[in-house]
Amino acid sequence: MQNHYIVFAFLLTFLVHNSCALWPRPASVTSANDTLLLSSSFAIHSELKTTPSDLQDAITRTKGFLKTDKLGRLVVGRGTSDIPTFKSAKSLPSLTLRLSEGSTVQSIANEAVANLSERQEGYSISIPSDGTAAIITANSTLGLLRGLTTFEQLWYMAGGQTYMIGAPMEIVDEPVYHYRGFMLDTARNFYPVADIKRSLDAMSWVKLNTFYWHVVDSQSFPLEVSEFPELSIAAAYSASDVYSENDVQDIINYAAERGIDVILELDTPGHTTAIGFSHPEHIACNLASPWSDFASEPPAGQLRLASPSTVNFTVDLMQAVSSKFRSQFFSTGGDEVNTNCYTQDSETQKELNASGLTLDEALNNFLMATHDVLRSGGKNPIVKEDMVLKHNTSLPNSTIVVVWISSDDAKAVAEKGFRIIHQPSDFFYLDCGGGGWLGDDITLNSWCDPFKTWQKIYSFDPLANLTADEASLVLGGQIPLWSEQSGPENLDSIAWPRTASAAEVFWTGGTLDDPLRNLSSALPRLHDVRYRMVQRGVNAIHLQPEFCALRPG
Ligand code: CP6
Repeated sequence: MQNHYIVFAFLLTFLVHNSCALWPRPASVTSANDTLLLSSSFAIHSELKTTPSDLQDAITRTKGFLKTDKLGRLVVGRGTSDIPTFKSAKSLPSLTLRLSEGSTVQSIANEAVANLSERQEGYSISIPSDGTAAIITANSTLGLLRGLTTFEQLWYMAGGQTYMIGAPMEIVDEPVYHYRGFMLDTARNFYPVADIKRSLDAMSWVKLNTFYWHVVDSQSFPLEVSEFPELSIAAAYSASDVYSENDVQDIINYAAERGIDVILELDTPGHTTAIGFSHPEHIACNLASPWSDFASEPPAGQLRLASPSTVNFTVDLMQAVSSKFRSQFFSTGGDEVNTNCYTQDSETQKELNASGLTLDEALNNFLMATHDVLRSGGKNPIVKEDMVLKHNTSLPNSTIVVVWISSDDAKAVAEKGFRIIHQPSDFFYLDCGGGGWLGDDITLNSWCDPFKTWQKIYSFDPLANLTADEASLVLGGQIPLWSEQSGPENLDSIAWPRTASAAEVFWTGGTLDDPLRNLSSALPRLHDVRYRMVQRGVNAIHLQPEFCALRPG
C-alpha cells in the first residue's frame, strides 16, 4: 500500500509539470516554461479577406469554451492548490487566424466534404511569451478549425484565472491518416437528431472527420426517402423515429461545419429485412424461421439479388438516397450475406437457373449495377471485406474496403490492392453487437469478449503485418457503435472517451513502440479530454478515480 502512494505521488508531480495535455497528440510541439494568462479582453481575429460563416461560428465556439472549460490542473496532495507563478506572467491579448499565402478561401463545410487527398487539416500554432498575439496558420479553413481545437486544449483554470504553461510554444501538426471515423448504427435502436449532433461535437473535439452512418438495417428503416416514402412508413419503429430529409440535411451541414464528412451506408444485400415490410416481393427468406439458419440476426430476409426487378429497385433506391449526401463516398455494405437464404429461396433459384449464373456471379452483377449508379453520381463505393474475401467478385481497386471481421484480414485485402478502412472487431467494437440476440449463451458473445478498453483501442497498429506498399493503402479507420444493446441513454458513456483513443491512433499514427506513444502518458491527457467533454455536455465516463486528478477549477 505504501508503495502505491509513492508511485502516486511521483506520478502526480510528473503530471503537474507536463504542460501539454493535447489530444490527439500533435506531430510536433516545442514548448518552454513560461506561464501565460488569457487576457480578460482576449480576442480572436481572422485575417481572411472574407471569413466564412462556419469559421466565424467556430471562433465563437472556441471563445465560449475558453470561458466555460473550467479545467483545473492536478494538485499534489489535497488542500494545496496548484496556482502557478501568475505574478510575473504576461497576458495573451489575442489570437490571429491566417491562411498561408496562395490559399483560396472556402468554407470549412466545403473543405470537409472534399476528396480525401484534397482535405487539408494541417495547421501550425505559434504562441509567444512576451504578451504579443498568438497565430494559427493553415492552408485551409478546415486546418484553422483543427488549430482552434488544439488551442482550446492548452488552457486551464486556477484561482479564477485562465492560464497555460509552456510558452513560448510552437505546434506544427497534421494527421497521419486522412480517414478518421465514428460509425453509428441507428437501425437497431433509434437516436434523436440532438444525440447525433452531440456526437458530432465530441468527434470534432478530437479531430475525427467522418461520421459513417449505418442508418437502416433488418430491424428498422428510420430514413425518409421521398421517392420511396413507404419504406420508413412501414419500417420505422414509430412515426417519430424517422430522420426526415430535412433532418438529414441538418445533420450533414452540422457535421460539415465541424470538419466532418457524413458517409451513408445502405447495407445490401443482407441486413435488409425492413425493406420487405413494404416490399416483400424483393426479399428472399422473408421472416423465415428459425432465423439463425438464414441470417446473422433476426428477422431473416435479404434482397433477391438475382432478380432483375430487385436489382432495378435497389439501383433506384441507391440513387435516390446517395444523391442527397454531399460526401464523395457511399457504402453499399455487403457484410454477412447468408448463402443458405438464397439456396432455400425458390425465386432466386429460378432466376439463377434461367440466367445460368452462380450465386457469386449474380452477386457480382448486383454489385456492378449498384456501384455503377453511385459512380455516375460521383460517389466512390465502399464495401465490407466480405465482398472481396468471402465472395468471388470483380470489384475494381478504386473500391474502398472496410476490414471488420478481424484486424488480421487487412493483409489479405491489401494484397488484393484495395484501399482500407480499419474497423476491427477485435480492437474497436464498443457494443456487443449481435451478441444481444444470443440470450444466455455467453460463449457466443466471443465477438465482444473481452470488453474493448481504451487501452486496447489505443494499442491498435494500423500498419501491422503490412509491407510499405500495402501500408500506403490504409486510409485510416473508424470506431463502430452497433446498437443492439445501445441507445440514446448510453450513447455518450459507451462511446466516450473510448472513441477518442482511436482518434489519436489515426491522427498521430505510430505504435506503442514509439517513445511518445504509450499508455501511461496517454492516460492523463485522455483524462483531460474526458473532463472537457463532461463540461461541454457529453457524458463521457471516468477513466480513474477522481482522487487521481483533483480539479480545483
Ligand atoms: N450489423 C451489421 C451488425 C454487425 C455487422 N453488420 C456486427 C457483427 C458482429 C458484431 C457486431 C456487429 N450488428 N449490419 C457486421 C459488420 Cl460483434
